[in-house]
Amino acid sequence: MVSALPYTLLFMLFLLLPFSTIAQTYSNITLGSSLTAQNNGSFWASPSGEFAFGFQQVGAGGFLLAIWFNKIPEKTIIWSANGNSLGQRRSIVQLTADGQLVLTDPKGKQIWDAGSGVSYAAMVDTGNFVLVGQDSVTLWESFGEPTDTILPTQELNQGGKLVARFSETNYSNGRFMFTLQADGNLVMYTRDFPMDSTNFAYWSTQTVGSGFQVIFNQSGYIVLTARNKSILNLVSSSETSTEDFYQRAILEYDGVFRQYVYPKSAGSSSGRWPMAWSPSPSIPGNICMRITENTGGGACGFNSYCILGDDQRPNCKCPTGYDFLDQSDKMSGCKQNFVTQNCDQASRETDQFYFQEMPNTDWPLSDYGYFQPVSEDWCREACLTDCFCAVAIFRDGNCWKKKIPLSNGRIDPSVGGKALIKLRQGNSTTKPGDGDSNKKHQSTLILTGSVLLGSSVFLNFLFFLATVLFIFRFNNRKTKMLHTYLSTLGMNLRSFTYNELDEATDGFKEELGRGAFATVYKGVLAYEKGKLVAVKKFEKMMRENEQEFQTEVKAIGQTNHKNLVQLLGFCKEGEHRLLVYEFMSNGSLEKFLFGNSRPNWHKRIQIAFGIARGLFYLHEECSTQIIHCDIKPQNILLDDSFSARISDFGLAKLLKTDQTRTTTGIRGTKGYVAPEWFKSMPITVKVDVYSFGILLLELICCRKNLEFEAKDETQMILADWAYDCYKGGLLEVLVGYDQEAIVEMKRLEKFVMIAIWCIQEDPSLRPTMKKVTQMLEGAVEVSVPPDPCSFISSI
Ligand SMILES: *[C@@H]1O[C@H](CO)[C@@H](O)[C@H](O)[C@H]1NC(C)=O
Ligand SMILES: *[C@@H]1O[C@H](CO)[C@@H](O)[C@H](O)[C@H]1NC(C)=O
Ligand SMILES: *[C@@H]1O[C@H](CO)[C@@H](O)[C@H](O)[C@H]1NC(C)=O
Ligand SMILES: *[C@@H]1O[C@H](CO)[C@@H](O)[C@H](O)[C@H]1NC(C)=O
Ligand SMILES: *[C@@H]1O[C@H](CO)[C@@H](O)[C@H](O)[C@H]1NC(C)=O
Ligand SMILES: CC(=O)N[C@H]1CO[C@H](CO)[C@@H](O)[C@@H]1O
Repeated sequence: MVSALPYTLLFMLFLLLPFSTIAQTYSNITLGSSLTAQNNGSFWASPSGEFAFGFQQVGAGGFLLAIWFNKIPEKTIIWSANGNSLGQRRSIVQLTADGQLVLTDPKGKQIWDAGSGVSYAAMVDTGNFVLVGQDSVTLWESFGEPTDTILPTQELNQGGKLVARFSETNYSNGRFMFTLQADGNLVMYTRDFPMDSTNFAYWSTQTVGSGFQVIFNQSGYIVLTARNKSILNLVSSSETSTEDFYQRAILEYDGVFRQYVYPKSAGSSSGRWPMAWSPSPSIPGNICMRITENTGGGACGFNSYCILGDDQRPNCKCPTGYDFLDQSDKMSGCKQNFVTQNCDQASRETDQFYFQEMPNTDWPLSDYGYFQPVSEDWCREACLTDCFCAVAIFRDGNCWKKKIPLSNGRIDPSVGGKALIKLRQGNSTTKPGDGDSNKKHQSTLILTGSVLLGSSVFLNFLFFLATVLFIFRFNNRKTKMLHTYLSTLGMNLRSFTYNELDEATDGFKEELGRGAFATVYKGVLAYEKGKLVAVKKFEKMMRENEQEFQTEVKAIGQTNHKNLVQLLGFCKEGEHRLLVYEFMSNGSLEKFLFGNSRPNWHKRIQIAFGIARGLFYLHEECSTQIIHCDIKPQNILLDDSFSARISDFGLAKLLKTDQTRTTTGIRGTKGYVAPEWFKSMPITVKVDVYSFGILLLELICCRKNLEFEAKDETQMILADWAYDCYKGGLLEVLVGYDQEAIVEMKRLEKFVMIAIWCIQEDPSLRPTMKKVTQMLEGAVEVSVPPDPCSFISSI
């Protein structure tokens, strides 16, 4: 064992040999010396070993001739020669025999050079690399040609500049510049990337005529001085000494100038460069707000927005519906990930678009339209119907329309107002309402749960309905005949086989909801690119179910409106009766309204508009007037964009257009049912108006129509309480001090008045849905409503 020791030592020495030859701590680098780019191994270190000059491999196979901190694991680069054109492996830097420092690629092509008539070179302990000529004259030094970093003892003279690198790991010239101009002003600019010219000044010391030098001294102060050495501006300070800390100040790729310190004692253990926080964490304070340039994207790229993180660093992000142009470069900007609005049929495509709200967000300088004073609804509508409009900004009655590309995007509490991002439905990566909990699980088509007050005696008073029933009696070919029949009515409904629907729903596995006569299941239509559907399966066929089925096919099959759930097809095979609907991803209004968190006032208003428009369509715009008879939150579903869609026509009654009233047994759900149902009065469309009035109150107050557990007895019945609050001028109590609603007190009051008109006991006093729609939208004045009377007591 003992005799083996010398060999072991020899072997170890042998192992160390290649390192010591490559990494010598040269004090003087003599003419003819050279370094070859290979695996991080070749450099000339300063006498202390703290700095090194040589090749660093960056990215995939590119080599950077650089200077770096050599005693810390990060090997943080503070200077580089060829960021714009990386060298390949086996590139060579040589101090030539004739006294020039030259970087050549493996083929001998010159990439970069410095100095001439050099006697020797040296990597100095300050981090400066110098080329020295005769009589110790410094011919060239890296401190004189900084890239993006300055170090203690380094100075920036008039005309000197730092150019940010392109990204954290790409060292080519980037988008920002920090320069002490020849006029004495110290300025930060955006650059006209990829050109060298400057674009927008986002910070300056305003020292034209007096600024002379930026000095980074050994106590960690960075100051701008005048020619007479007096201090004009304290740029930054670490308040730590260079004895105990490595220090550097860098214009980073995000455009922010930051000073960093690194405890020398940490040696190879710690691995961070904490920021120095004096006098401010960084320059400029909030770059997101500082850059507002006429050309160029702003602090982040086009169509993106900038937001200051908790660490005070700017983050570039894409709005919903937009993706980064280049995933690896968050400053590259964002592109729309949906098909833009078709200008030829903009008016017809409006129902394909919706808005995502972003509070405190703006893209200054991208506007092409400005309107004031207007309401938010007006602003939304104006942008929705304009195919050029990508985003609308609404703030204090002002409305700006923004076009693509959006620039200077930012989010900041000081911005105020909100941005309305226009998105195409069903074609964006992120769904709206990300904040809503368990979105997937709320995906339901809740069916009735209705408490039927009377039996459904369906009267076939329409001739064509009688025809349908007649056809239905034929057992053979009946489906085909129904289909043919529906086609003749212009209904583009698909007839499904039972097997198809069994497959689509995976054997009726996932139940979405259950009603008196039917259960609804979630399904997927494989042949239609996995389109999601809701399949309503009727229970064993009893006579009433048959009626409900037929009513529903007929009623909804004929309709086509953006506020109605679209019937896609049906199955009528033997005993099986099924209906296939579009799937509504955001569940029922009941869940939305009475869930855990109070939905936003504006969304609630939009839903009220949607329901009103849908009912108006059913009552007055269909060829056959349809009375829904069961309007309530469970039967209003919400689509991708949280638009209201009326569903469940199981109880609907059809009226010929010249026939305005009908008499029938009670349908509908307790609490939403109009008083005339109990008085054997003729049933008209006004029963839906009544139910809508109740629903509108629920939307306004975010509470259920009947709350038997209410602390205060006077609040138990919403309709009564609402009227009391209205009379007593206590609307803020009614909405539970909902700030959003109170801010719009005029509108709130108007909506309550409309609701009170709708729930008048006398049907003839109730407005039509057309009038309701007009009143909601502000096209018609709302007069003071009378007391709706004690209608509830008659239930
Ligand atoms: C470096 O070389 C120069 C010129 O040959 C010489 O004067 C100087 O003393 C040398 N310095 C060191 C530290 O060797
Ligand atoms: C060279 O160093 C860089 C950074 O210091 C590191 O990312 C890279 O993996 C190293 N390459 C090799 C071949 O060791
Ligand atoms: C760095 O970014 C520039 C500008 O986009 C690009 O041209 C260059 O190829 C990038 N370099 C590397 C090594 O990725
Ligand atoms: C130094 O120069 C600055 C600016 O030119 C001037 O304001 C200041 O008074 C001068 N200070 C002295 C001591 O001369
Ligand atoms: C660095 O500058 C600061 C601020 O002017 C000064 O207080 C400090 O003494 C200076 N330190 C050195 C080593 O010059
Ligand atoms: C998110 C998403 O699916 N976007 C798609 C919208 O439609 C266009 C054109 O069909 C596609 O290119 C997008 O990828």
